[in-house]
Amino acid sequence: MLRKDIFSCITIKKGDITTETSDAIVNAANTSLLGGGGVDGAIHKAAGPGLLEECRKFNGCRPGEARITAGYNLKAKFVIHTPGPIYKDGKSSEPEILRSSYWNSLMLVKENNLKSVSFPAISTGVYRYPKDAAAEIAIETAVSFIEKEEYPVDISFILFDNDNYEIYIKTLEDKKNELH
Ligand code: AR6
Repeated sequence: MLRKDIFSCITIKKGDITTETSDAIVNAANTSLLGGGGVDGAIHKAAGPGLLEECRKFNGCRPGEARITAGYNLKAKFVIHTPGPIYKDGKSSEPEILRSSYWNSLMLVKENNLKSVSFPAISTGVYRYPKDAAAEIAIETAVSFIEKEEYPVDISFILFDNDNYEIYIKTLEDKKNELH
C-alpha cells in the first residue's frame, strides 16, 4: 500500500537551530515578537537587525499564533515566529496553545510552499513547559499534519539540551510503534 506520508520525514537532531539550512526555522518567541533570551535571542543575533525591523510591523502576536519573516543573515530563507504558552498548571489551555504553535507554524510552511522546517522545543525553557509532555505534543502535531494536510515536508526537531534530545528520540520511537 502506498503510504500518504511517503514524501514526508521527521528528523531529530541535537544542535543549534541558528545554523540549520532548512527553508524555515521556527522561533520560540514572546508575544511582542521583538526578541528576548534563549533561542529567540540566538536567532535574532544570528539573523542581524533586519529581522527585528521586519518583526515590528506585526505589532505582536498572540500565544499559539505564528508569523513569517525573511531569514536575513541566517542560512534558512525564512523564520516563523510563534509564542508558545507560559506553563502554569497544565489546566490553563497550555496543551492547546502549544499544539496551535506547532500547527500554525506548519500551516505557514504549507502556505508558503516550503519544503523543510526546523523546530526548537517550544516553551520548554523560560516558559517551563514539562519536556515530556511538550515533546508528545510536538511529535503528535507533526504526525497529524503529515496525515491530514497531505503536504510533503521535511520536519526537523533541533534539540539544544541532552534531556530534550533523549525525550524526543523516545517519543518518536513510541509513536512509530503505535502507528505500526
Ligand atoms: N537552538 C535550539 N534550541 C535552543 C537554542 C538554540 N540555539 N537555544 C536554546 N534552545 P527558550 P521558551 C532551546 O527559553 O521556553 C525567550 O526569552 C532551550 O534549550 O528559548 O519558549 C523568548 O523571548 C529550550 O529547550 O523558549 C520568550 O520570552 C528551548 O530552546 C521566552 O524565552 C526553548 O527555550 C520563550 O520561552
